[in-house]
Amino acid sequence: MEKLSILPSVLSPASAQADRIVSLTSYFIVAAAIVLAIVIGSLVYVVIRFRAKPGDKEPAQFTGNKVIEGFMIGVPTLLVVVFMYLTLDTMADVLPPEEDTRPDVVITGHRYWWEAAYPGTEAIVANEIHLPVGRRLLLHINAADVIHDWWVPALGAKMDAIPGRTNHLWVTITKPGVYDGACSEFCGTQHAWMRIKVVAQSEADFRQWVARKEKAANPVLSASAQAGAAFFSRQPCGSCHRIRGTAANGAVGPDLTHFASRKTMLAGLMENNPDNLRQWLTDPQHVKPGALMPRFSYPKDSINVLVAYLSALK
Ligand code: HEC
Ligand SMILES: [Cu+2]
Repeated sequence: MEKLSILPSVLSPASAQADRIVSLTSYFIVAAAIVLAIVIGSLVYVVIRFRAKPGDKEPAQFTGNKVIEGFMIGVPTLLVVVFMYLTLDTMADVLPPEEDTRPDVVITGHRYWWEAAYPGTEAIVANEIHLPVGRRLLLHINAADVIHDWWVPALGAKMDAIPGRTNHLWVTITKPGVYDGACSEFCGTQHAWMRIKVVAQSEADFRQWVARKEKAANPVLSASAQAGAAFFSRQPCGSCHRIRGTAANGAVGPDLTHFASRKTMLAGLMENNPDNLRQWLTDPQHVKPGALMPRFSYPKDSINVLVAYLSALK
């Protein structure tokens, strides 16, 4: 059930929190538009009504006008009070308290990809993050290396991901769909290719998905995929990548347990298909310059068996 990706827009909210932020913003815009209309309208009126006419003398001079002064002080004060109330009211709903309640999802920003873990389950995924619709979720936002910033515009506020600190975010998704986001704090050469894809689905679909992600990799492997698995285990791949059910247990790069079930690879850079994977394994620095995976210079045959293995990890 692949849905069309929804373009990131703060103006098409898909969560209760994003809804509140959009309403608050629209109150501000409407109030600002009314003030602008009054100011420009008065200016135009004064320029036309009191423009110089032939034979005019200098008009009478006077100071002080209680009505106008009261208006000029009263209206801005009222606006500040009203908007302060609306802002605090929105913040109370949008920002979670900084206490350590158990999160539904722990998001960690890495150079240059996102990890999502689901506490209470074994599921760990990268870049394509599934969330259930209709339930208030608490996200913990962390960083493994430098400061990143989680932002999925349709789902509400941006949140910095800071090493050594946990930030919190509430998300109550209201509509199923696929929502794009991106790292929003410059974090290095491939900052622009640190995309997020949130797949929002029904509670039942979500539970099924988690159950699949929890399972260790146990695919039926073709002969070349078996050769690939053996090659993988002899190479340093496993010191950076985890494949549950095998000895590979690294946490520097994305968990590859269900690599082949991702639609895209390298945090949204390209479609996940054998050709792109072959290119990546042949020369990572050509495909995503600055990414933290070295070039190994393997012979073509070894790359091919690796591709066969990784493509079987559904
Ligand atoms: C020094 C650590 C390191 C080693 C060793 C390493 N990788 Fe990676 N790998 C990474 C990092 C970091 C990324 C994420 C790159 C990015 O998206 O910016 C990555 C990404 C990948 C991806 C894409 C994952 C995705 O979902 O986008 C695959 C596949 C992959 N590596 C396979 C391998 C294989 C096979 C080996 C062994 C030949 C290997 N890696 C060795 C660090 C490493
Ligand atoms: Cu980043």
